[in-house]
Amino acid sequence: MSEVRHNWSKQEILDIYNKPLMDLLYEAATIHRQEHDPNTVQVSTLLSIKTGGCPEDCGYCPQAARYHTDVEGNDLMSVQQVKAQALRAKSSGSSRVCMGAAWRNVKDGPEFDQVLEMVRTINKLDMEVCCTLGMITENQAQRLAEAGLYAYNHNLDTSEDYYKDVISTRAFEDRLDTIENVRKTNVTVCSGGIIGMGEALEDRAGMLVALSTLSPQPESVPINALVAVEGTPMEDIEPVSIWDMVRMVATTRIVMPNTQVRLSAGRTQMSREGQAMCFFAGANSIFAGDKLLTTPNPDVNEDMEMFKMLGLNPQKPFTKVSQPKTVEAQDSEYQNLGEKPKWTRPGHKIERNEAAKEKAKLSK
Ligand code: SAM
Ligand code: DTB
Ligand code: SF4
Repeated sequence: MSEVRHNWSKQEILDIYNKPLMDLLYEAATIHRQEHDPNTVQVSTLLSIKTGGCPEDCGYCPQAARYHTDVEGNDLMSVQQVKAQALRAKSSGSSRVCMGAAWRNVKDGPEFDQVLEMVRTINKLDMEVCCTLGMITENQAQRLAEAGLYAYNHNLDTSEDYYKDVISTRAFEDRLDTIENVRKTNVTVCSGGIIGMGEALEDRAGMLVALSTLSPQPESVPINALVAVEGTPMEDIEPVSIWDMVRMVATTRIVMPNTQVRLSAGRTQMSREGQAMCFFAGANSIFAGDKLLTTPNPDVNEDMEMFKMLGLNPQKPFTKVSQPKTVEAQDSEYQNLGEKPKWTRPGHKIERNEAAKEKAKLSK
């Protein structure tokens, strides 16, 4: 068993990240083999249950209402629509469904009740259910847990330092508070970030310090490469190199040995050889299906061909943590508290985000 350390320093992580590549790959692959089956990769499907029109100003995100992108907004999907999509995902080999909503935070009310029903429905299909709905309170996390939620995704996205250059409408601390609220329940934590947003290597290391020093460490850490979308403040950023992706995956694997490391957004830019290196370095999950939330992703048949070529098998559901029980709405122990939590609004100005907002106004 590899030792799980919660006291990684930024310098130690940087030293790992910057090792000669062969040493880094060997070390990461060795740890990966001790803790996981190296030929098994989890296949998850993303479902954007509520798209676009988000009030936040995340500089990378095509769903922020203030930027002018081609994303078509959609109201919350129905439970039946979600069930049909989940069944389709299951039949194409997915063991997990991750439902994303372009919300700043969850509000108690009929829409949240509908999401709870979606969670119950997918858990009853014997698939792992994950949600990413923005900030949540402890009571909301408990209600999701009771419905049968397996994981809650809430990314730190980058280091605390660089966060202020990416988002102005909430603080890094708010992200940690939501993760803490999820931790008070039996729901597993999924939290990672994005590389290729113009951050320094110190920021990548800083993000891994923040994640690895959580106790327990997140069960799942998605590593996304920025998908630069036209209209967002980050539209002109060049794609991150595959070497950076491999180094980031390997370093994540070394500092969080038991975690499921997800090779997330940005795979359309990566060759099969590049992705194979990421799997060797410790990535053991992908998002499948031709769309992420709003941006393109490789076709599922191509991914299955790649799995065949590499001798990889899709992971069965509930191999890491057992299936949660679903409590029906009428038997719930928790009430709708009608909470209106006060989350931070730091409100500082980010030049790049302001410029994209102005450009969007002019093009209307
Ligand atoms: N609104 C919720 C929130 O922000 O937590 C949930 C949905 S949000 C789209 C989920 C995650 O997707 C973000 O935290 C970010 O890491 C990732 N993401 C969004 N846009 C991206 C992009 N253009 N490239 C890479 N990752 C992106
Ligand atoms: C995560 O870290 N990446 C996924 C999932 N968690 C929700 C989302 C990627 C979104 C990429 C941009 C888009 O398609 O809108
Ligand atoms: Fe909204 Fe989430 Fe996109 Fe930020 S990342 S703009 S919170 S949907």
